[in-house]
Amino acid sequence: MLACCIDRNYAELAAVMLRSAHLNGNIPDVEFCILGDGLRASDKEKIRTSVERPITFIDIDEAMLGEIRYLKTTNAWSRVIYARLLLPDCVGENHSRIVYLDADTLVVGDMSYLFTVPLEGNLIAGVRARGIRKLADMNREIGRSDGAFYFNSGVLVIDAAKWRSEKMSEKSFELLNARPFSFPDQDVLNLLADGRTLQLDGRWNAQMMEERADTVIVHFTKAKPNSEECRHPQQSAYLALRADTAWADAPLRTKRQRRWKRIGHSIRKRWLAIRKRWLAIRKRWLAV
Ligand SMILES: [Mn+2]
Repeated sequence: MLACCIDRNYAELAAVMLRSAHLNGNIPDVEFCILGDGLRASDKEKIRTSVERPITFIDIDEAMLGEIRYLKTTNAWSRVIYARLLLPDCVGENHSRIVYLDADTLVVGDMSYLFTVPLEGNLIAGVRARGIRKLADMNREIGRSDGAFYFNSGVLVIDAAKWRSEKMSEKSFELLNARPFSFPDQDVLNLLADGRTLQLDGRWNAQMMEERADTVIVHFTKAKPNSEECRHPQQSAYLALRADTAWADAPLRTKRQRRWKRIGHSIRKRWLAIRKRWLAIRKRWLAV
């Protein structure tokens, strides 16, 4: 199964990403799945007609929300980043392997290897993270040795059967509730899969504008390809694919929209804090 996890804000990126996997990925028999947070019927319909392939939609329900509602978010990271931790539990027992892709990735070549590569007893396969921060620092922050393999969480091959049997979702939320993390979902995945991660070549997750001839999956880790600020050489490939989707005529997102999103996020965050406090007070009351 190929899966991603999105809210409404990422519907366009997910539609184009899945379309790229459908057209370029050479995976005709793979089931496509979207774990959605608050998607409307109209969003799903738009995505379906854009990808031109059947898609299994799973809605995040109240029980799942309970796990993620109060976890740390930023204007760039909504709570849906945590949904990937729930994926193996939601897709059903018959799915033993999940290839997870961030919505901000683009498949430009044959990705069938990810569905057959032997995991050799590992929990996860992933690609080394590339970013502004040094990996040694990121490792140290989560209590690991400097040289430990730290992977990016945007492209993952997950042994879903193992994940379920070892109750990894529960363990990840225990960790998330116990202490703050800089890169929450990614730090926790790296901790849980410590010493049990298969390292994939960089071409499976080309981050930070990295240009290589053999790239199979591009990851827009900086500005998103549907924004005016994007300077990625593969933005044109994204827009070419988008031209045959329901978002063909959508204007590129502007800096100003991003500012409004930031303001919206801080208001929502404050509201959630109030709600959380109120629920705690009420609980105490009812206990008296
Ligand atoms: Mn990403």
